[in-house]
Amino acid sequence: MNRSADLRPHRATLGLGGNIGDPVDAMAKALRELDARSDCRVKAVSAVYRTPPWGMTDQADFFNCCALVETSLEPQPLLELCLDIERTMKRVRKQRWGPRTIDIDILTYDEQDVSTETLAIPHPRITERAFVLVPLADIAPDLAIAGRSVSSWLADIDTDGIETADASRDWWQRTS
Ligand code: PH2
Ligand code: MG
Ligand code: MG
Repeated sequence: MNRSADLRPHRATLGLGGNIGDPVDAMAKALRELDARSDCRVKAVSAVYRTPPWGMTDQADFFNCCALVETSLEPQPLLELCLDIERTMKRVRKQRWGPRTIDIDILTYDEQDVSTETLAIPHPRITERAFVLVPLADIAPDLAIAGRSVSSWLADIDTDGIETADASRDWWQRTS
């Protein structure tokens, strides 16, 4: 198979994060697993950021990144794939917004709005979360969410406490 071929026809952005174990290694493995499939191609990955916990604040800092993926999968199968990868990485999650080994969320899918019992795209509250907008701005600053660009949303929110953990853009391809 020609690994350099463009898949198209859909472009999705994913948000990855975790704060148990070695989250950067878990995110790298998840991205490599996605990229190794014939129906997904990882086109760009943000830097890695260390981010203060949002929602439930009494837990360890998270590591977060975002990825731009081309895929032939529709939103629901893409979600199932993300959940499958979380499961194979033995995701541990004790409570909503609580500590987890890895979380893979679909942030956007083309310019579509999707709302089913199991899936909401764009991902709810993206526009309020610096831990999503900061990495998303690395890979898709002009992407429109709810009528405004990612960089425009980002300019309006507080990014205090977010630090770059790995500024390289190929960190996920290094195997450990
Ligand atoms: N994920 C959550 C809840 N809180 N906080 C940060 N900083 N990063 C996350 O990925 C995160 C969070 C639920 O998915
Ligand atoms: Mg999440
Ligand atoms: Mg999730």
